[in-house]
Amino acid sequence: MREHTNEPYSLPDLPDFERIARAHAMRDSLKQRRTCRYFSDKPVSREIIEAAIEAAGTAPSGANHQPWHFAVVSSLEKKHAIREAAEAEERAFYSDKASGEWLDALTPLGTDADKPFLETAPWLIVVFAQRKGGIDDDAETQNYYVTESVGIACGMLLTTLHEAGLATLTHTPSPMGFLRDICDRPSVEKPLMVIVVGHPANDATTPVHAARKKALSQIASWL
Ligand code: IYR
Repeated sequence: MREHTNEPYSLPDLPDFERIARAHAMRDSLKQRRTCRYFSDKPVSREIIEAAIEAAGTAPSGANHQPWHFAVVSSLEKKHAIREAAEAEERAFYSDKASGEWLDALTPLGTDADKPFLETAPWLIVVFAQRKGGIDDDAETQNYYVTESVGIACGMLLTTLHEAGLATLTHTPSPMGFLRDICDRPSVEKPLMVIVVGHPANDATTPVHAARKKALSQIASWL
């Protein structure tokens, strides 16, 4: 027979004003987050990265299979290899693969094929989505809602790193199969994104376009 057990669950009984204040505080903090493309080489303690990955690892996931792997890269050799391979893909993307419409959409962000931050920033977290593995990581058990689950985990990772006072960048070279080879990951895993982590360079800037967020009335409907 298929069985399950439950355990008690509760949350602190806060007054409503406290809940509202916390929600506002978190919103206001996240409003300060920007995708940063100019990093300094100032070190970041590994403890912060470990805690942020543990935070990401609490994300809800399909059947609680936790279908993610975070390959944490800090060695100069690996960062160099990732930069070289990513820039090769990006050059192909910007020079002929991307449609005119896509390039137009990227113009206000000012991105191009040069990715020096992949070497400058102290940490690259390469996020892999596991098609199979289950909770015991057996590489065989089917996983479910993999992209959704790993996407949520990435959001929690970015949120934790921002709250820790660090700059982040989600980088998605395409195609990114090379990340599997460089990080020595199995074929059941699909690289999803590289999360670049560090301190902003002293002269860092961010595109004005990126600060333009949709209003609540545009992104929500109340039924
Ligand atoms: N992956 C490329 C292109 C790129 C695509 C989108 I959509 C962006 O929002 C930003 C960049 C790059 O990293 O430059």
